[in-house]
Parts: sequence; C-alpha cells; structure tokens
Amino acid sequence: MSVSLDLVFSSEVAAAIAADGPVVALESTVTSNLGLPAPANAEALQRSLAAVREAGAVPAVTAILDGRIHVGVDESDEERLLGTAAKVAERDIPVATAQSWTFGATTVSASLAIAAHAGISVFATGGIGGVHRGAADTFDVSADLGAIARHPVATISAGAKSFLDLPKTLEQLETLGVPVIGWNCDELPAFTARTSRLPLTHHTDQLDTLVRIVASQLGFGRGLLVANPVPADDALDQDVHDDALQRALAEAERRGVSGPSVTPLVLGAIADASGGASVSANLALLENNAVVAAELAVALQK
Ligand code: PSU
Ligand code: MN
Repeated sequence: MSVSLDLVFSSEVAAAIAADGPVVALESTVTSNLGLPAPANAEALQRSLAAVREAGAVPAVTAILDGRIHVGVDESDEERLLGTAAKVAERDIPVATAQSWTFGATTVSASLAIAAHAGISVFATGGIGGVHRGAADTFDVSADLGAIARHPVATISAGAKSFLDLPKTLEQLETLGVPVIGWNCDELPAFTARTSRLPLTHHTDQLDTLVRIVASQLGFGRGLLVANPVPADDALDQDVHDDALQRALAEAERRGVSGPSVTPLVLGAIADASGGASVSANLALLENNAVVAAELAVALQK
C-alpha cells in the first residue's frame, strides 16, 4: 500500500491548474442536505459557480464521491451535491475515502485541506465555524479555525456564523496566528448581518494590498481569513435575526444536540424562525464571497 492521495480533478479545474490559471475552491456542505433547504441549495450552487466564472476564475467544489476526493465536480455529477450527505471535516477525509462514502460533504476544514493539497490558494464559503457558545464547558470549537491557520489558502467568508460566540472566535483566531482582514469593513461581519460590532485589527479596501497580504501569509505556508460583509440590501433584519436565533438555540438545547449536528440544526431553525429570510441572505453572501474570492484569485495569478 503506497502512501499517497488520489485526487479526481474536474476537466475544467485540471486545465486551469495546468495553465497556472485562477481557481477558487468551494465547500459542499452548504449545498447538501446538511446545508441550505431545497431548492435554495441548487440556487446557491449555481450562483456560486456562475459568480466565480464571471469574475474570470474556475470553481473547484470539493466533495467525496464514492470514496474519491473530487477537486471540481463535472456537470454530470452536480446533482449529487444536492443530496443526502455525511459531514466530512478534515479529520474525516481518510475514513470517508477508505470506507468509500457515497457522498461526503466537505466542510471548511476539509475543503481547505483538499485545496492546499491540490495547490489552490483561494477558498470561498458562507460563514466559517468557530467557537460555540458554551465552549467553556463543551470545548466545541470548529476544526475550521485550525485548518484556516494551518493550510496556505486564503478563506473568504462573511465572518463567522452568528450563532457562535464571536468574541471568543476572534480571540481563538488571534491565538492561532490567523490574520483576519476586513474587506471594506473594520468590524467582524456576523454572517447574515453586516457587523458584529467587534473591531478588527486589520482592514483594507485595496485589492493590490489584499493580494500582497495574502501572498505574504501564504508564503509562510499558512492561511488567513478575509472577512467580507453580506451586501447591505440582502442583510437579514437584526430583530428578525435575533428573535430567530433565540428560538433556534432553545430548539438545539431542547433536542440535546451536540458536536457536528449543532451547526446544521441551528441554521435550519434560524431559516424556519425567520420565515426563510435567512436563506436569501445566505444565498447573497455566498455569491458575494465567490466574487471576491475569484477577483483575488485572478489578481494573485498576475
Ligand atoms: N452551512 C450550512 N450548514 C453547515 C455548514 C455550513 O448551512 O453545516 C458547515 C460549514 O461547512 C462549516 C461547518 O465548515 O458547518 C462547521 O461545522 P462545525 O461547527 O461542526 O465545525
Ligand atoms: Mn463542533
């Protein structure tokens, strides 16, 4: 048994990498049954793919399909990305491949591990995982944070998911040595809200500055977070959000969920409690992050 990783590239991604062209990695949890409800999941996928292509880059959705690690998914397999999945964080990848999981949906941490291995420098998602509320007791801190620190890939997100403990998430990112760069903002965005009111140490609105920051950090073999707020017109009304969040957290507690099940359950409960308003904000921020990621990938390549 040789020790090596077998990556399956879509034809589009293989061609882009061979030509040293711009590529943007995307996760597959958000479009699976663990992420957005149908048919918003299909819309999220198509809007993200189109946004990356329109900005001149090639999208590389990462996923485990029939036990193989895909970097970019050919159109004939796109439908599978909307189906029932097992959640695959970075540590689950070797098991998902060895046991030939039908559809392992990659989280941020798994996508970053795969992107780094494939030589892709930019990754877009919606909102990263982070330190959960109550983490002082549960120790529940998303593997996303360590993966962002460790892998030489720039992550573009609308900050971290709003149901997390955002001050502790920022502290943890600092501890891990992750630069958090506000893109056109100087406070940490809160996923479907434009701001958490938590100030960021670093920000820029200049693409050439962002490119130099990313190139420098990736040069150290490490990653960083680019925090890109949801477009103002698409942000979820703050009162609707806060009310939905309270109900979602109560639901999670009542159901007694823990571990990897927390994020999908709370996001689903916020969608229900906000009458679907969180879903349209989620679609807009995913697309917006894909655009910025593609612009960054194109500029990095120059
Ligand atoms: N978006 C969703 N549902 C999810 C996630 C995103 O609608 O489950 C995923 C992301 O892929 C993120 C992960 O990386 O949740 C974080 O999960 P955890 O808190 O278990 O680390
Ligand atoms: Mn967790």
